[in-house]
Amino acid sequence: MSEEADTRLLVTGGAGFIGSNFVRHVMGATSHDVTILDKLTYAGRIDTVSDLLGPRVRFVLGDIGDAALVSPLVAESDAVVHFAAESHNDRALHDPRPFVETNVVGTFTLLEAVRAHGARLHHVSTDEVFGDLAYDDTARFDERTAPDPSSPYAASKAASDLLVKAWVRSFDIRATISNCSNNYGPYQSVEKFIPRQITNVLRGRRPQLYGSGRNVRDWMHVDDHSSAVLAILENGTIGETYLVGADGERSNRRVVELILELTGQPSDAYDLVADRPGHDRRYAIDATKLRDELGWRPRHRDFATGLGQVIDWYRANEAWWAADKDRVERYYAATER
Ligand code: NAD
Ligand code: TDX
Repeated sequence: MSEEADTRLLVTGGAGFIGSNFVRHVMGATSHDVTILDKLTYAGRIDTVSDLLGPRVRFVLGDIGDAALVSPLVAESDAVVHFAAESHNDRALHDPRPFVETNVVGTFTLLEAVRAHGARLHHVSTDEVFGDLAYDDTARFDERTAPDPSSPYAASKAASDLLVKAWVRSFDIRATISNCSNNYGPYQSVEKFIPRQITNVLRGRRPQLYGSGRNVRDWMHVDDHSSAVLAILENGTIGETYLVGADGERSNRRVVELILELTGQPSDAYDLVADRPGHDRRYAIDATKLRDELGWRPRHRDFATGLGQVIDWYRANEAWWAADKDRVERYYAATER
């Protein structure tokens, strides 16, 4: 992709957690202009990006499944970076339809616009498409791992990945795919694990661990995900998939204990609650290809430091999350989580 000053990126889902952090990263690391296309579902908020809007960043409210809206936006863009998705497993277990509509049909709609107008596409996906790994296994996911999703969310993301691969092969679109592990950082919805537990503690509530708390996620800082996506967009090989991870495997129990330690609470001040149905045990990423082919390296190497900064961010930005917190906890109570 061109690195010239007048490059315009269309960033779908740019008002969500990772998309908004990516737009911030692009503003600092490049001279590209950005159009954010976002439907502002419960997961997207205009005040996440309102300070960015101006000469270089434009916001368009809309659905990636709306072909009449999407087509001219793709036509005027050099590249599309596709983050928009229904992204929360617990919601997918209760109401999977929006996951199929946005993640599958929405991605299809975008692919057809990319095919028609010849834009470069980077499709952002997840390690969950590979299913899970055993606790006592040393294996990690890599680019040769076959899709084997466990959950409705993961299945919808796997379907979107397969559509992108087929459009590359059949229609010669210029696309790349990345499958990343769990992200943490500022602006993450309080329905997700780390912000839910941080804001529970800040509200005087106890963190809620599903099942035994033994499940392992491979955490990385959202800024490192942004730098990986930009590296693939600019230097990745068309048609290729890159796995993104930063060797951050930790059990959920350990993460909660760390949040409690960093906030001055007893490290056992959490509740074990009913497990998530079908709960994936362990995710782990081998990012050797991304490191060797594109020279990418994560900058945030110390999880406790990064987590402490994120706790500080939630402490300082209660106005950003307070209203959502009440709504999210009502939703969890109604769905027995
Ligand atoms: P998020 O839920 O915080 O944000 C998603 C954004 O997409 C929101 O702003 C929402 O309003 C928007 N959106 C939803 N449906 C839309 C539609 N039909 N049209 C337009 N916009 C729509 O999610 P996130 O955590 O930022 O994840 C972003 C992407 O990264 C997703 O594709 C997800 O699968 C992937 N991913 C996430 C993680 C993670 O740890 N959060 C890890 C790996 C990959
Ligand atoms: O209250 C909770 N208690 C708990 O123990 C919540 C909300 C979660 N959990 C557990 C479930 C998971 O093992 O914590 C872990 C992380 O949960 P989530 O934040 O819901 O993330 P996960 O299901 O792992 O999926 C995330 O990573 C991959 C993102 O939400 C996806 O969008 C991404 O694709």
